[in-house]
Amino acid sequence: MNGRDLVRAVRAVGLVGAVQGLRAVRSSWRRRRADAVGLRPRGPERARVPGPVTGAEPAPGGGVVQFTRSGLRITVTVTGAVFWGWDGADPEPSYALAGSCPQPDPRAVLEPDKDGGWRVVSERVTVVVSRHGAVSVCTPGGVVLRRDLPPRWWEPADGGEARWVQRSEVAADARFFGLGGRASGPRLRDGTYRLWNTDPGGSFGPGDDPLYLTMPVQMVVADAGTHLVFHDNSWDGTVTLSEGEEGAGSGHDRAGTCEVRMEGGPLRCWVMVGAPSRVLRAWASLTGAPALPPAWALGYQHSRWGFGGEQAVRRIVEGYRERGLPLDVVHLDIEHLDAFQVFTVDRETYPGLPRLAEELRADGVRLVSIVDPAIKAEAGNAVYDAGASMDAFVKDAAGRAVRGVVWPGESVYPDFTDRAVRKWWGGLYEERLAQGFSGFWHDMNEPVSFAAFGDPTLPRSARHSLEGRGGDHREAHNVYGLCMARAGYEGLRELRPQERPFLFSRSGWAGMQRYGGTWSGDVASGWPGLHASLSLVLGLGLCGVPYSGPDVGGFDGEPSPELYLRWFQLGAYLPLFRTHAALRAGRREPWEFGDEVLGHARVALVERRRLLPYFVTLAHLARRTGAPYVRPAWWGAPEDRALRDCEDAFLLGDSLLVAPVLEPGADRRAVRLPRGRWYDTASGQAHEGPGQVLVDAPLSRVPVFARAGAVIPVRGEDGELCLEVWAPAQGRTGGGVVVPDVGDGWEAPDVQRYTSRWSGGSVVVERQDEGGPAEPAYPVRVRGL
Ligand code: NBV
Repeated sequence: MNGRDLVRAVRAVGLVGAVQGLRAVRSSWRRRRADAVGLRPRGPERARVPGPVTGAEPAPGGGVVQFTRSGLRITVTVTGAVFWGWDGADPEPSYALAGSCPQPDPRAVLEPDKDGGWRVVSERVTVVVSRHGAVSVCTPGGVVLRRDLPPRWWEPADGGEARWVQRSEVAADARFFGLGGRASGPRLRDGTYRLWNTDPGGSFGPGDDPLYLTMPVQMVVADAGTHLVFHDNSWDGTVTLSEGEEGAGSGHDRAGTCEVRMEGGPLRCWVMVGAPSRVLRAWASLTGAPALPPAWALGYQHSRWGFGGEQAVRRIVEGYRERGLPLDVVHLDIEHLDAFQVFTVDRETYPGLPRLAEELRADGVRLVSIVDPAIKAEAGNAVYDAGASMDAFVKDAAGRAVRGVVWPGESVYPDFTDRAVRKWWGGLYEERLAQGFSGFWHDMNEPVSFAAFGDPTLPRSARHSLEGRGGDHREAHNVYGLCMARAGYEGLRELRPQERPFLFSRSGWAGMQRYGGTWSGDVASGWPGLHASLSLVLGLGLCGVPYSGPDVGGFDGEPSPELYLRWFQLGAYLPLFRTHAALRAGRREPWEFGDEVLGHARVALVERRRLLPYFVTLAHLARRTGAPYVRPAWWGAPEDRALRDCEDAFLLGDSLLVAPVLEPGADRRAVRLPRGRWYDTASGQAHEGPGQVLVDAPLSRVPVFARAGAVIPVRGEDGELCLEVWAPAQGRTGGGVVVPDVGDGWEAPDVQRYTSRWSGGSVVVERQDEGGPAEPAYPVRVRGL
């Protein structure tokens, strides 16, 4: 047991109590033994590189380049996304891809290149392969965006899974983003990032890595262009990043480098090139459009672990109501379950759950239920019995159900990589719907098994179906949460075909957005945790998962009134706006922090409700285009280096720039504006970007800027949709998209486009219909005049 294990052991006991602590010790030994028996020790290995090129064979979209010891298949697809795979790796099967692989681009051609190399030339991208297997991705103008050096494999002499490493170079000025949810970003500094979904145990801050939702997706932003690279491989691995350095005109730039190491699995990757919006559009077309949350899930949500029962929930909801504070959703955590068993209810503390749900619903408040994957391993537990009878659980190498330890004690785990198991599990949500729940919150699905030492998850040797191909936990671990989300989503679609499912999940992987969103997990209450909250949301958005948000106030401890308020103000501009806290943590109701905080929190809540139509529009746009609601400040101007380094402000859609306060004691802050005119929405004052401005950030609000010309759908005082229009700069035009809420079903939305312009001394707003300009469908209020 090393130092980290010791800390984990102490934490485990503190967290789960002595009995569970002992179980965790036993389970850790069990896991170690299972792997000793079930995994072959790594013996001698042989290193291999592709060797010299021997020829090439054209194929639709590109072709296959042969080397003496490997082959490289390159395919440019019609979406502009480029695939390449070594050693015969194909794009499928893949857990990331939404459907079948996109069609090859018939216009892409394979041609000989200089020095015996080859290249695939297409309209948007050229891929150059050197005669030793280096692969460069170039813009049509010939600028190299990334150069992957020839890969290297280590093959066990007695067969088995090969490890591999792929080193790449990017421009000296390039910045890295993504890799899933990272607390230390959004700009990923030099260091090694592990690709292994992990519950940090307890709470985490910016120094903790990895966290619950990792994925081998990087967005690389440089002067020469932006690209997204995805190594489609779910195995355990690491990504080591090192930013480059420019030689200040000496011509001696040091390239940025990236090294991906994988413990197994295919060496295959996808690259998308272009503006950030284009790259994410291509990503969404490859891995799936983000699920559209119902409008209520874009409202304000209150959660806590340990409300204490139905009456306590009623009191809290009443607390919001009597203070005139908008509340849309309440979340019930594991304490509402009978002995922590999934798909049950503790009848003592929640004797009339369906009635409570109905009452709340009548008041406009929805109920969301936590769902953990682990099932109490006890005959008589209906879910366990049903799962056992259909052989639904993850097994060990000897074919017995693997046991772990979670809240209900000794537990087994559904194998969500098996289609039949997903179908069975999806059907179990019927019980939740009957209890009156409208949405689902997947937790502990990294998956977690409490551990006194070692990795707090299943043995690496545990066997999974992997869609019938068969494999072990080394490959299945990172997609466990993704497959659970799929099970829940597909089940809900069958159970309630008329309603869009709402679910969000702690763990996930590339493609998670198809089924729902995610949240920060157990972010520590403290100013660093506040920073981490924004980093996570931004990073996940750039990996195609647009719906997420933190535990406002932090998961553990007691935030100071100021910290709570600043978190609340940030949360009000993030897609998932939810307060949450741990069992023994302080309270998170806005009125628990004094009258001043309550007053300012009310302003944030009212503003969120006013912006609801804008959030609904952004949700639709995310679904249609893959663009996240929350975008880094450089989104529209990746060539602006100062913006690339800006980590404390973000764009909310195209129209708003939000500058949250992330430091204690601040009442002013600097904000870097992208180019164009921006209005301080509090004062109406106009500022010209690009550049930095110093603005007031009193406790009462955080600075928010509106882009000149923006047309923003908002909720008027009478609840009707209105257009808030910010005057364009003289001689300029502006506009915006409005997608009105179509309810919780599947009705096709009406996407309305608006323009704004000056005409004879006033601002004219028009709807751009197919038949030409038309009157706006809603009342217009022009600001910034
Ligand atoms: O279900 C209890 C908690 C939950 O409140 C939290 O949001 C999750 O991230 N859950 C983790 C398990 C316990 C963590 C200590």
